[in-house]
Amino acid sequence: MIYEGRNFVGGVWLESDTVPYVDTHNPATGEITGSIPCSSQAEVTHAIAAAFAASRNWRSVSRVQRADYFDKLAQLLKRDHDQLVATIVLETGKNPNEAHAEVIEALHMCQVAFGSGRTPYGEVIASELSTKDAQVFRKPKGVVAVIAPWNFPLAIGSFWASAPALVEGNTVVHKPSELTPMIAEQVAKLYEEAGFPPGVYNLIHGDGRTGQHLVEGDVDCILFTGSAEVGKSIRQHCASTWHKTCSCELGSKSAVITFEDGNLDLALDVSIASAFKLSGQRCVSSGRMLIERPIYDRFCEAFAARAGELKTGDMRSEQGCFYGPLISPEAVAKVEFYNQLVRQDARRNHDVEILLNGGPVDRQGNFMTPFVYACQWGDKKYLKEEVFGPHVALIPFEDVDQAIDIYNDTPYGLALGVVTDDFRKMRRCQRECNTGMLYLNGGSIAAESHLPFGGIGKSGNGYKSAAGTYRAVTEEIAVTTNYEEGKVTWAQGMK
Ligand code: TXE
Repeated sequence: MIYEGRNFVGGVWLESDTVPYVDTHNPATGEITGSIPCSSQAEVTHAIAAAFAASRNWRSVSRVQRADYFDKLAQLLKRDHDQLVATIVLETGKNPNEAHAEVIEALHMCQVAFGSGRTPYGEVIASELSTKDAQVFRKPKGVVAVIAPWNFPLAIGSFWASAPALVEGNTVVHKPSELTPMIAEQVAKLYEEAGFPPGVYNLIHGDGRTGQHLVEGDVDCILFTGSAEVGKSIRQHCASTWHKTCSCELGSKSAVITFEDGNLDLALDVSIASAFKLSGQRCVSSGRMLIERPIYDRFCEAFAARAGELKTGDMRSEQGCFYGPLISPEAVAKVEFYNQLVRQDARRNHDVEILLNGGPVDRQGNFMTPFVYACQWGDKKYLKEEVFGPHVALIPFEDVDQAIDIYNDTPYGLALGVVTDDFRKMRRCQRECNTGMLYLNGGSIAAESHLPFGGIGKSGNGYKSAAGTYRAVTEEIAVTTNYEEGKVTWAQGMK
């Protein structure tokens, strides 16, 4: 049965017959799997109005009771686990094990949201005056727009962003990626089954234009995960308003730093995973491996050998594949553009040596084999820009100072893995690398939902996602109460 996307607004599933539809595809075969409406400005306005209409009642529900809905939702995620995994694999080409991990990530966010209803949402602080009390508490911002990417189509939009927003008393309009609408719709049905009141959680399909209508609509906060360019345009729009804020979770040029004293097998395991899981299409994927000079040749040989053994294929029908297709033909073209830049340099100078000359696979679907090269660090597009595919640079460094300088020499700052047993080098990396997430004796991937997730610079704008989202979707209110009868004593000795 061909899938046809429907919006979920104000608790009602809506056909959209006035707008163009775009096809959705299976990235492993190129086959059309369905289509979704590119919802119009009028339909976006209708969804925002439904969220606004529901917000007064929703914020009057106790925080504990709002959070209790996520216990029900968690049970539904467990019930439908396998179905959700299958849909993620179909829509993204993801390895079933990675799709399983994503459903668990969403479940954990549900559990964090459920638990957070019974945890403090502010603090009591002493006033300077004994006749006064002071407290700080968080209030919901209002209507939250969630604009989500394709690569974690279940965890990010429907849970990492929406769950904290809803627990805090906001209402949500969620626009999933046009590349992965089915899983978002499957989850909207679970929100409906969990009994969230109509209009609290709304789903609206569409592409970038629909996303733009949502950003420019009458919303109070935007939670965005996607490309840096779009993130920048959203930040610029918010800056042109007095009240809108946004949390932008963007791309990266993450890396794994391996020191001479580090365990080489561990370094290779975490480096291969950080480079090639989800075909290098995670925001935290490592396109750079920084290796201390004495072990550089050994690392390069072993890394290239392991990468050369990785099988790519259709995860729904082929066994033993490590990663699947890229998300679209456009994504393949983008990666091949960067591969070609390296080939051109390799022909011109000896600073670049191609170890695995991978690229597009001559078969149906968006498949690419690993492209791995050894090179000195330098001011190159392919070293400083996010490639978002199976494209990895192996770069030597002489000492910890140089490792830190190389890591910091891009506009991004999202994730970093460091392999060493030297606690002093770990501490230098922890304190001096410009990154939002650091994994010591680990790779640059595999975040946990109960930790803040996010980066700095071109990777994010300071608001964290996952457990860090609570701050992004609330206003902090400071309250001071005077208990004197008929008079007030001012702080700071003011008369
Ligand atoms: O992101 P887009 P895409 C990076 C990665 C990738 C690039 C493009 O570098 O190659 O982004 O990927 C909606 N106003 N990451 O195409 O285009 C769009 O419909 C409002 C890293 O997936 O930014 C989708 O729902 N919304 C990132 C969402 O934004 C707009 C994960 C993301 O689409 C819009 C994904 C607009 N003008 C991509 N244009 C990560 N952090 O992992 C598009 N959208």
